[in-house]
Amino acid sequence: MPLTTDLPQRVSRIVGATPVLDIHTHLYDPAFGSLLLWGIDDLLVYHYLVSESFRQMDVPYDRFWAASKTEQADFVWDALFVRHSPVSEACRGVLTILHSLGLSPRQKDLKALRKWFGEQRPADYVERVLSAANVSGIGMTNSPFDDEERPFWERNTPRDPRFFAALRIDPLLVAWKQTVPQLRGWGYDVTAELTQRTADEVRRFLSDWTRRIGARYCMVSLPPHFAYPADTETAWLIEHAVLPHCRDHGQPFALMMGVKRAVNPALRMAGDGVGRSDLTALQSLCAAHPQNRFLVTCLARENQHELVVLARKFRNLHPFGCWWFTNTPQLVAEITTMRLELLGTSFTPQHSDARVLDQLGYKWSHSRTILANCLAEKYAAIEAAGWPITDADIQHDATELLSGAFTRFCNG
Ligand code: FIX
Ligand code: ZN
Repeated sequence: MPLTTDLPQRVSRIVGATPVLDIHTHLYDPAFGSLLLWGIDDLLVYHYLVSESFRQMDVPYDRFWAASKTEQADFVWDALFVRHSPVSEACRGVLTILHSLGLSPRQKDLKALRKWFGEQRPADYVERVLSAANVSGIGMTNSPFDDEERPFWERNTPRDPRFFAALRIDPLLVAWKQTVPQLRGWGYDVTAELTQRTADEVRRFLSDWTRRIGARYCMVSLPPHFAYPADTETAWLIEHAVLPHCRDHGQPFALMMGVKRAVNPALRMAGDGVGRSDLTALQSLCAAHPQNRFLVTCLARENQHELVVLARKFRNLHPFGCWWFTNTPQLVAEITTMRLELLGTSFTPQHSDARVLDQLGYKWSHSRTILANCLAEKYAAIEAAGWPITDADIQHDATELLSGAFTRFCNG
């Protein structure tokens, strides 16, 4: 059979037309009202852009944080789009969004952009964004410890089934002593001392919240120094409460590894950094708990190869996403190619981590382009080795990568 010449076009068409399940975002169901962010000002004050803009302006940190959202957006716009070319990935994202809406950022007219967004009806706009990004489901990040979010769950707000919940438990695992009084205040009989009773009560807390929000998995982000096994509160709570809880509910435990929180506190949410994790901890978790499933993403580029090799050894490990500082075109291409070459299609190449609804547009169009290029290259290589690729093959693989492999992994 002759080799196909239009492979890149076919792959790009099929990957573009395949709906994606976005397994980790910070978006909220529209029923949560103002918690769902959208529009030009929220796009501009995204923490990725805030940290970049401080490199290009002299505004003191306090002056910036004291400003209104509109004024902060003005600072970012001026620093990154008016006075310099917007070449960074986060800046390009804003351009992709505006361009796809038929708006022209090149006019440098922020007032006109604000006027356009101000005229959109929120309900219609949500549909427009989801359909343009071809997103079939959105994983939220739901923290019982978040005072703004908790009341919505306690009120039993009617839900949009496309937005599914994930139980986020960072304070429980990384700040145990501070979390104890909060859990006690909610009626869970825990003590700072780690006892069997405390483990049982943490499990009851996890179970109550999993049921209340209908969580699909339980998630934590961990610092580079996370160790397991270890004589730490984090390791003890994972072993005695979180993993038994996940087994009871048949759910994966998602670990986001390698974030250094508040490297520069003056930058607030934009002040987090990255560090290389010791993946021996993950190896030990996967080996010691074959009945648990682990969804894992690593923030450090240096951890990517080791993560993929571990996934070859442990089928209870599912790598996902190119997280945050690795969500740049060059690194996404490198990581995705490495995963395809070592894992085939048994992983989830990307999640958007969107915090503002409109970002789904750029994050998915940029990621789909790279995924299609990486796949097309692999297909060309196997065609050269005598394995012609049909559209049905491509469709099957695209569905696996964009939703199927994750869904199967979650369902056990
Ligand atoms: O911990 C997380 O879920 C991270 O994604 C966030 O903390 C981070 O702020 C972010 O938005 C990265 O994309
Ligand atoms: Zn996130």
